[in-house]
Amino acid sequence: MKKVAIIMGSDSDLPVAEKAVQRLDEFGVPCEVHIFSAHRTPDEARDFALHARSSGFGVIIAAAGMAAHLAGAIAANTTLPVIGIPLKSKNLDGVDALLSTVQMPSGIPVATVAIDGAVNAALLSVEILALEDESLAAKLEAVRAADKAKVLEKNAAVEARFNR
Ligand code: RP5
Repeated sequence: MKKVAIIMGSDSDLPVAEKAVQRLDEFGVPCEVHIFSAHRTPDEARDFALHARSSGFGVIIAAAGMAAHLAGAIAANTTLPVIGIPLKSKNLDGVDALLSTVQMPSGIPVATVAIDGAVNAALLSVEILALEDESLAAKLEAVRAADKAKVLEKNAAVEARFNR
């Protein structure tokens, strides 16, 4: 199976990035975690992106906060799908990173999830890898069914309490 790369701009991003690692682990999807910054270590970020496909990666998740150029900088140097996670920061609550990550010019796509949306970034990665992997697709179906059952159970409890 191809690997997922989780790149973050700083070790301060780890609490959010770890949620993606955890979700990928639950699906048995192999991943690597790295700190590469578009601003502080641009050469390392570029080098990783240039070799990601030949290194066995299928998807790259890039998580960064503030003036978040990491996902775009990675996408500039690979044709692998890149998923950007804009991260919340204290001054602008992540809107800065959201706009920096989502507003890519035509030709260099970044699939941007919600602010701090690590779980959806992981799930989207799994969905991409599941295009060529039936057992992974079956796991996705099973997780959706389990999530649905939980919501229906909550609904039943609320209806029993309030609708007499
Ligand atoms: C971004 O700047 C990082 O992704 C991080 O979210 C933010 C702040 O980094 P630190 O100053 O905490 O290292 O590049």
